[in-house]
Amino acid sequence: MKFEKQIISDLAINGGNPLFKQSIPVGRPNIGNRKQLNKYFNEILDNKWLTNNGPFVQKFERSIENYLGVKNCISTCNATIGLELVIKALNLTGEIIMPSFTFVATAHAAQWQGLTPIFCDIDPVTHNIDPNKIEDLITSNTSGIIGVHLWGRPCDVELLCNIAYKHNLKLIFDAAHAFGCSYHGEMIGSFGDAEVFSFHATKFLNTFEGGAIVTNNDQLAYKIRLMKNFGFSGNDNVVSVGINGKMNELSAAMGLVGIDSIDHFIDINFKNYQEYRTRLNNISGITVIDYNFNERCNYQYIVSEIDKNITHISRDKILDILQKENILARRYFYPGCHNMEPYKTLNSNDQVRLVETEKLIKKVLIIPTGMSVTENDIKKICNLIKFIIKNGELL
Ligand code: T4K
Repeated sequence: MKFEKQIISDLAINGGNPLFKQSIPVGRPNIGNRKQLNKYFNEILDNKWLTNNGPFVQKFERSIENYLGVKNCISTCNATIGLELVIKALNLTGEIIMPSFTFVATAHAAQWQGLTPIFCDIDPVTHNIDPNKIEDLITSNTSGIIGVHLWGRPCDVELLCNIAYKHNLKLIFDAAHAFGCSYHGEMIGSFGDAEVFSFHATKFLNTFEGGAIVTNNDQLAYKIRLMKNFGFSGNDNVVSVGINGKMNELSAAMGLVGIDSIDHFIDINFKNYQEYRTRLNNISGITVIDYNFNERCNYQYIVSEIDKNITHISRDKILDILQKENILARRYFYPGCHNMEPYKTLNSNDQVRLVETEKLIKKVLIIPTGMSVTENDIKKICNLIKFIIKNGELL
């Protein structure tokens, strides 16, 4: 077969002559209507109002509240600061329980606020925090739980709420991946004490850099609004400790054109997801994870699991070959927060304790999707993966 010969020559003979001439990375941004965006940019420059709760930021916040059906949206400069603001505003201290299988920002936000992240193992099917393992970790020092809706698949919100209520703990959701997703038909954004979205360039909805805290708790929202603006209440009146957590006007404009294109982004992501699933799930040893078709979902991540017992080639070797062929797949969230500093040194027992997390970090491979990936790209990427796995032992 010509295609296979081509790959064989690229991989095994010629080396550095990649099959894909241009790289196809995970995380290419989705961008809405450029004409509208440029119009907004000009308007912002004409307004001469670039930041500090300007009209675009306010419009963006109201749009998010309407889209999610949540009472308060407080935009931020990124999700990490958003998480820190929530932790601070809720007066959390001591220990906070969270998964290790997440982007390190979840742990860092707590650690930076002087708390100790206590890592809980995950459910191997959902990849989310395993609620059945949380109660064993609760001590008299525990003040909260952070659930992460990983890949946009909701945590078991109901069980987490019950545990938090029973033990009088605060419950925060890191919803960095979950804008546009629902749980039991209700949009993610209304659960727990507060939820935090990321609008980083690589996210489903992006504002270059950015994030938002959403909550139905008006008092908490009021407090966070002050805190994200240095604690100012009026021009000269500082009423609390604060930080600069503000989103700027250009970012908000980017977010607004993104919101107008949400359905379009979802259509593309869903089509890509179906295409990948059909093609890859035919190959033994690789599985593309399920999303619940009864819920709304942004299909932002194509998450595959490699079973080395079947493929006879490791996830890392597959990744290496893909990258050499210009397919910039990623092994999120390797190696897990508990294997990163300072957590590794602080909790040396976690490698033994977090059994499912340790297994999953060796299996997960994230494959490129989004509006810059074509159907033909997907076909070629899947054929390449098929070839790599088929010839696993030889490569
Ligand atoms: N909680 C969770 C669960 C998160 O996943 C994140 C962020 C956070 C909290 C914190 O949110 P923020 O504070 O960032 O708002 C990237 C992002 O930087 C990070 O925001 C994101 N999670 C994480 C999953 O991915 P890296 O280290 O992988 O970034 P980088 O530079 O390697 O880029 C990733 C891929 O995207 C590459 O293939 C290149 C591509 N890319 C990237 C950028 C910035 C583009 O094509 N265009 C771009 O503009 O962390």
